[in-house]
Amino acid sequence: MNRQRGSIWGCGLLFTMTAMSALGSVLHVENPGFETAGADSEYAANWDYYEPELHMGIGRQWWAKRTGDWGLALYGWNAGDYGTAWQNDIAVNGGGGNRYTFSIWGLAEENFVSADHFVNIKIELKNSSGTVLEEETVNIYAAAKADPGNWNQYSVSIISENPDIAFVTPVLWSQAYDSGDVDPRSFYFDDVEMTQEWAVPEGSTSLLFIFGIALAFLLRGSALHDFRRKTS
Ligand SMILES: [Ca+2]
Repeated sequence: MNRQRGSIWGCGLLFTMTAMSALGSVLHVENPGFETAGADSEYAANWDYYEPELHMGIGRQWWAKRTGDWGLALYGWNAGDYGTAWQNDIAVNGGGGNRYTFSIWGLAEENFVSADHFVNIKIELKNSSGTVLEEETVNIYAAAKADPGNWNQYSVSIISENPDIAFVTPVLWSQAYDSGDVDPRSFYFDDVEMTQEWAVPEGSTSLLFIFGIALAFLLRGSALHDFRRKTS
């Protein structure tokens, strides 16, 4: 491949990579690190829980922190209890991008066991009335269990062109299994981040690449034309 042809291919590739790169923003999440207590100090403000009055299997604990002073812990000793938390009404930016992502840091203590082998993170896309239009779930249990005692960041994303999306909701839930008196046996969550970015839907990459090459040829032809005109 000669240098000129190489540079044209390079232009096409560069254009494709630029077009595919995310141009987006971080969405506003209330109390993303669970630092602020709600009415009940065991629950973080701005987060909702499944039947909180029963003190189900999840709560805000100092020993479950990654950053700051607090984190959210799924109690490994509450056999069969579901721990569920979510935050409603995180507004998306109109025209701010088509890929919505929920990221959270998680840590499985060495002896944590989920009753049905799941720790799920889910993102819901809602319209202005709060109706769920689309949702996606990722089970992070196996990955977290494979690296016990260490924090890792986990993400779940949806690419959607639906113009009615007004809110996104991050949801996390699991069901603990009582592994007896063997500690440590809980699951920690901390540091939620929600983003909205531009992403190219699958299948569009090759079209973009062809367009990028065509653009590179056009620019090259224009530059040659200018050069000939100046030197003639
Ligand atoms: Ca925190």
